Amino acid sequence: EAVEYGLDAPFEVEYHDSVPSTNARARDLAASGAEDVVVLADEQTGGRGRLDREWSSPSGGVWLSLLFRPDVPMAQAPAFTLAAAVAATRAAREVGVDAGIKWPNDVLVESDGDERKLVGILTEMEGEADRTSWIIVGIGVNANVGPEDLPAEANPTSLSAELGAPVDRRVFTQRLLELFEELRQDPEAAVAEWREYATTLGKRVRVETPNGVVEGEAVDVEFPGGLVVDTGDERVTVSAGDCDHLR
Ligand code: BTX
Repeated sequence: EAVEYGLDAPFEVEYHDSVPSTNARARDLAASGAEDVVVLADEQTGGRGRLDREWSSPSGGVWLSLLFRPDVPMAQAPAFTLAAAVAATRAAREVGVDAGIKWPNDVLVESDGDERKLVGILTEMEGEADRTSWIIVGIGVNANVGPEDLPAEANPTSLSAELGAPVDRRVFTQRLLELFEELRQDPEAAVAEWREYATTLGKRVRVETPNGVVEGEAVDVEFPGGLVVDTGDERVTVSAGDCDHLR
Protein backbone atom coordinates (compact mmCIF):
# COMPACT_ATOMS: atom_id res chain seq x y z
CA GLU A 1 0.00 0.00 0.00
CA ALA A 2 2.02 2.97 -1.25
CA VAL A 3 0.97 6.29 0.08
CA GLU A 4 0.60 9.62 -1.66
CA TYR A 5 1.62 11.85 1.19
CA GLY A 6 1.27 15.35 -0.24
CA LEU A 7 1.74 16.79 3.24
CA ASP A 8 1.33 20.43 4.03
CA ALA A 9 4.04 20.29 6.67
CA PRO A 10 6.11 22.90 8.49
CA PHE A 11 9.08 20.88 7.26
CA GLU A 12 10.32 20.02 3.81
CA VAL A 13 9.20 16.43 3.17
CA GLU A 14 11.38 13.76 1.63
CA TYR A 15 9.38 10.59 1.04
CA HIS A 16 10.76 7.09 0.38
CA ASP A 17 8.81 3.91 -0.32
CA SER A 18 11.70 2.04 1.26
CA VAL A 19 14.89 3.22 2.95
CA PRO A 20 17.33 1.54 5.36
CA SER A 21 16.64 4.07 8.14
CA THR A 22 15.08 7.54 8.03
CA ASN A 23 17.43 8.59 10.87
CA ALA A 24 20.47 7.51 8.85
CA ARG A 25 19.15 9.38 5.81
CA ALA A 26 18.53 12.47 7.97
CA ARG A 27 22.13 12.26 9.27
CA ASP A 28 23.37 12.40 5.67
CA LEU A 29 21.16 15.42 5.05
CA ALA A 30 22.47 17.06 8.25
CA ALA A 31 26.03 16.56 7.02
CA SER A 32 25.15 18.40 3.83
CA GLY A 33 23.78 21.37 5.78
CA ALA A 34 20.02 20.75 5.50
CA GLU A 35 17.50 21.79 8.13
CA ASP A 36 13.77 21.61 8.81
CA VAL A 37 13.40 18.45 6.80
CA VAL A 38 11.29 15.42 7.56
CA VAL A 39 12.35 12.12 6.03
CA LEU A 40 9.41 9.77 5.77
CA ALA A 41 9.23 6.14 4.68
CA ASP A 42 6.60 3.48 4.14
CA GLU A 43 9.12 0.79 5.05
CA GLN A 44 12.58 0.70 6.64
CA THR A 45 14.90 -2.20 6.00
CA GLY A 46 17.37 -1.26 8.76
CA GLY A 47 15.32 0.67 11.31
CA ARG A 48 17.17 1.32 14.55
CA GLY A 49 16.23 1.81 18.18
CA ARG A 50 18.42 2.93 21.01
CA LEU A 51 21.77 1.22 21.61
CA ASP A 52 21.67 0.00 18.02
CA ARG A 53 18.73 -2.30 18.68
CA GLU A 54 16.56 -3.22 15.72
CA TRP A 55 13.32 -1.37 15.12
CA SER A 56 11.05 -3.43 12.97
CA SER A 57 9.52 -1.22 10.30
CA PRO A 58 7.27 -3.08 7.87
CA SER A 59 5.24 -1.33 5.19
CA GLY A 60 2.20 0.43 6.67
CA GLY A 61 3.89 2.23 9.55
CA VAL A 62 4.74 5.88 9.97
CA TRP A 63 8.53 5.93 10.09
CA LEU A 64 9.89 9.44 10.10
CA SER A 65 12.83 11.57 11.16
CA LEU A 66 12.77 15.30 11.80
CA LEU A 67 15.98 17.23 11.27
CA PHE A 68 16.25 20.70 12.74
CA ARG A 69 18.79 23.07 14.25
CA PRO A 70 17.42 24.57 17.46
CA ASP A 71 19.21 27.45 19.08
CA VAL A 72 19.65 25.71 22.45
CA PRO A 73 22.52 24.16 24.43
CA MET A 74 22.93 20.42 23.88
CA ALA A 75 21.78 19.73 27.44
CA GLN A 76 18.28 20.81 26.44
CA ALA A 77 17.99 18.24 23.66
CA PRO A 78 16.18 15.62 25.81
CA ALA A 79 13.22 18.00 25.91
CA PHE A 80 12.66 17.36 22.21
CA THR A 81 12.41 13.63 22.83
CA LEU A 82 9.75 14.28 25.43
CA ALA A 83 8.03 16.70 23.01
CA ALA A 84 7.96 13.99 20.35
CA ALA A 85 6.41 11.56 22.81
CA VAL A 86 3.75 14.13 23.68
CA ALA A 87 3.02 14.83 19.99
CA ALA A 88 2.71 11.11 19.20
CA THR A 89 0.49 10.53 22.23
CA ARG A 90 -1.82 13.40 21.31
CA ALA A 91 -2.00 12.30 17.67
CA ALA A 92 -2.87 8.75 18.77
CA ARG A 93 -5.53 10.00 21.18
CA GLU A 94 -7.06 12.17 18.46
CA VAL A 95 -7.68 9.07 16.34
CA GLY A 96 -9.15 7.30 19.36
CA VAL A 97 -6.25 5.27 20.75
CA ASP A 98 -5.75 5.82 24.46
CA ALA A 99 -1.96 6.08 24.51
CA GLY A 100 0.28 7.08 27.42
CA ILE A 101 3.99 7.69 27.88
CA LYS A 102 6.41 5.53 29.81
CA TRP A 103 9.41 7.63 30.69
CA PRO A 104 11.26 8.76 28.74
CA ASN A 105 10.37 7.74 25.20
CA ASP A 106 7.96 4.83 24.96
CA VAL A 107 4.40 5.48 23.89
CA LEU A 108 2.23 2.63 25.08
CA VAL A 109 -1.32 1.44 25.29
CA GLU A 110 -2.03 0.11 28.74
CA SER A 111 -4.84 -2.12 29.82
CA ASP A 112 -5.16 -4.48 32.77
CA GLY A 113 -1.51 -3.91 33.62
CA ASP A 114 -0.46 -5.02 30.15
CA GLU A 115 1.74 -2.48 28.32
CA ARG A 116 1.72 -2.67 24.54
CA LYS A 117 4.31 -0.65 22.64
CA LEU A 118 2.85 1.65 19.96
CA VAL A 119 5.62 4.17 19.24
CA GLY A 120 9.40 4.34 19.63
CA ILE A 121 11.49 7.50 19.56
CA LEU A 122 15.20 7.79 18.85
CA THR A 123 16.92 11.17 19.18
CA GLU A 124 20.38 11.84 17.85
CA MET A 125 22.30 15.09 17.99
CA GLU A 126 25.56 16.78 17.31
CA GLY A 127 27.16 20.00 18.48
CA GLU A 128 29.16 21.53 21.28
CA ALA A 129 27.98 21.91 24.86
CA ASP A 130 26.65 25.43 24.42
CA ARG A 131 25.48 25.09 20.83
CA THR A 132 23.45 22.37 19.13
CA SER A 133 24.43 21.85 15.52
CA TRP A 134 21.52 19.58 14.66
CA ILE A 135 18.95 17.30 16.26
CA ILE A 136 17.27 14.37 14.59
CA VAL A 137 14.12 13.09 16.24
CA GLY A 138 13.16 9.70 14.81
CA ILE A 139 9.59 8.65 15.48
CA GLY A 140 8.33 5.19 14.63
CA VAL A 141 4.56 4.73 14.86
CA ASN A 142 3.06 1.30 14.33
CA ALA A 143 0.19 2.69 12.29
CA ASN A 144 -1.35 0.18 9.86
CA VAL A 145 0.75 -2.84 10.75
CA GLY A 146 -0.41 -6.14 12.09
CA PRO A 147 1.19 -7.04 15.44
CA GLU A 148 2.07 -10.37 13.79
CA ASP A 149 4.55 -8.39 11.63
CA LEU A 150 6.28 -6.99 14.72
CA PRO A 151 8.56 -8.71 17.25
CA ALA A 152 6.24 -10.50 19.68
CA GLU A 153 8.66 -10.27 22.62
CA ALA A 154 8.27 -6.48 22.54
CA ASN A 155 4.51 -6.84 23.15
CA PRO A 156 3.77 -4.45 20.28
CA THR A 157 0.51 -2.95 19.16
CA SER A 158 -0.54 -0.66 16.32
CA LEU A 159 -3.16 1.98 15.66
CA SER A 160 -5.00 -0.35 13.29
CA ALA A 161 -4.92 -3.20 15.80
CA GLU A 162 -6.31 -0.99 18.57
CA LEU A 163 -8.99 0.52 16.33
CA GLY A 164 -9.87 -2.55 14.30
CA ALA A 165 -9.45 -0.50 11.08
CA PRO A 166 -6.62 1.29 9.32
CA VAL A 167 -5.98 4.99 9.91
CA ASP A 168 -5.42 7.54 7.15
CA ARG A 169 -1.66 7.82 7.40
CA ARG A 170 -1.51 11.13 5.56
CA VAL A 171 -3.92 12.77 8.01
CA PHE A 172 -2.23 11.14 11.01
CA THR A 173 1.27 12.18 9.89
CA GLN A 174 0.16 15.71 9.10
CA ARG A 175 -1.28 16.06 12.58
CA LEU A 176 1.78 14.52 14.24
CA LEU A 177 4.02 17.05 12.47
CA GLU A 178 1.76 19.98 13.36
CA LEU A 179 1.73 18.95 17.01
CA PHE A 180 5.48 18.46 17.11
CA GLU A 181 6.00 21.84 15.44
CA GLU A 182 3.86 23.51 18.10
CA LEU A 183 5.66 21.74 20.94
CA ARG A 184 9.17 22.31 19.67
CA GLN A 185 8.60 26.07 19.84
CA ASP A 186 8.15 25.75 23.59
CA PRO A 187 10.00 22.70 24.94
CA GLU A 188 9.39 23.74 28.56
CA ALA A 189 5.65 23.63 27.98
CA ALA A 190 6.06 20.30 26.19
CA VAL A 191 7.78 18.81 29.23
CA ALA A 192 5.02 20.16 31.47
CA GLU A 193 2.41 18.58 29.17
CA TRP A 194 4.31 15.29 29.28
CA ARG A 195 3.09 14.91 32.89
CA GLU A 196 -0.51 14.66 31.72
CA TYR A 197 0.17 11.54 29.69
CA ALA A 198 2.74 9.89 31.92
CA THR A 199 1.99 6.35 32.98
CA THR A 200 5.20 6.39 35.01
CA LEU A 201 4.42 9.00 37.67
CA GLY A 202 3.25 7.61 40.98
CA LYS A 203 4.76 4.23 40.22
CA ARG A 204 7.74 2.45 41.67
CA VAL A 205 10.64 2.50 39.25
CA ARG A 206 14.07 1.05 39.06
CA VAL A 207 16.44 3.01 36.82
CA GLU A 208 19.85 1.76 35.83
CA THR A 209 22.14 4.78 35.46
CA PRO A 210 25.89 4.96 34.86
CA ASN A 211 26.23 5.85 38.56
CA GLY A 212 24.24 2.90 39.83
CA VAL A 213 20.68 1.86 40.31
CA VAL A 214 18.07 4.34 41.51
CA GLU A 215 14.94 2.82 42.97
CA GLY A 216 11.85 4.53 44.34
CA GLU A 217 8.65 6.29 43.40
CA ALA A 218 8.65 8.40 40.24
CA VAL A 219 7.20 11.71 41.38
CA ASP A 220 7.81 14.27 38.63
CA VAL A 221 9.58 15.23 35.43
CA GLU A 222 11.76 18.30 35.16
CA PHE A 223 12.86 20.32 32.18
CA PRO A 224 14.81 19.45 30.06
CA GLY A 225 14.42 15.73 30.68
CA GLY A 226 14.87 14.59 34.25
CA LEU A 227 12.78 12.05 36.10
CA VAL A 228 12.52 12.83 39.80
CA VAL A 229 12.60 9.68 41.89
CA ASP A 230 11.77 9.67 45.58
CA THR A 231 13.93 6.93 47.08
CA GLY A 232 12.47 7.35 50.55
CA ASP A 233 15.62 9.08 51.79
CA GLU A 234 15.98 11.69 49.10
CA ARG A 235 14.81 12.92 45.75
CA VAL A 236 17.14 11.99 42.92
CA THR A 237 16.83 13.34 39.38
CA VAL A 238 17.85 10.88 36.70
CA SER A 239 18.31 12.15 33.21
CA ALA A 240 16.54 10.74 30.15
CA GLY A 241 19.88 10.29 28.46
CA ASP A 242 21.18 8.10 31.27
CA CYS A 243 18.29 5.78 31.44
CA ASP A 244 18.19 2.70 29.34
CA HIS A 245 15.98 0.56 31.43
CA LEU A 246 12.97 1.46 33.45
CA ARG A 247 11.01 -1.10 35.39
P1 BTX B 1 14.19 1.11 21.84
O1 BTX B 1 15.63 0.74 21.90
O2 BTX B 1 13.53 1.74 23.00
O3 BTX B 1 13.31 -0.13 21.43
C1 BTX B 1 13.80 -1.17 20.60
C2 BTX B 1 13.12 -2.45 21.01
O4 BTX B 1 11.72 -2.37 20.74
C3 BTX B 1 13.61 -3.65 20.21
O5 BTX B 1 14.68 -4.26 20.86
C4 BTX B 1 12.37 -4.57 20.18
O6 BTX B 1 12.27 -5.32 21.36
C5 BTX B 1 11.22 -3.58 20.21
N1 BTX B 1 10.68 -3.32 18.88
C6 BTX B 1 11.28 -3.36 17.69
N2 BTX B 1 10.48 -2.96 16.71
C7 BTX B 1 9.30 -2.63 17.29
C8 BTX B 1 8.08 -2.12 16.82
N3 BTX B 1 7.88 -1.79 15.54
N4 BTX B 1 7.08 -1.92 17.72
C9 BTX B 1 7.25 -2.19 19.02
N5 BTX B 1 8.39 -2.66 19.53
C10 BTX B 1 9.42 -2.87 18.69
C11 BTX B 1 12.94 2.77 20.31
O7 BTX B 1 14.09 2.08 20.60
C12 BTX B 1 13.24 3.80 19.24
C13 BTX B 1 12.74 3.40 17.87
C14 BTX B 1 12.84 4.53 16.88
C15 BTX B 1 12.35 4.11 15.52
C16 BTX B 1 12.31 5.26 14.55
S1 BTX B 1 11.48 4.84 13.09
C17 BTX B 1 12.06 6.23 12.28
C18 BTX B 1 13.50 6.41 12.73
N6 BTX B 1 14.41 5.66 11.91
C19 BTX B 1 15.07 4.71 12.61
O8 BTX B 1 15.91 3.92 12.14
N7 BTX B 1 14.66 4.76 13.90
C20 BTX B 1 13.68 5.80 14.11
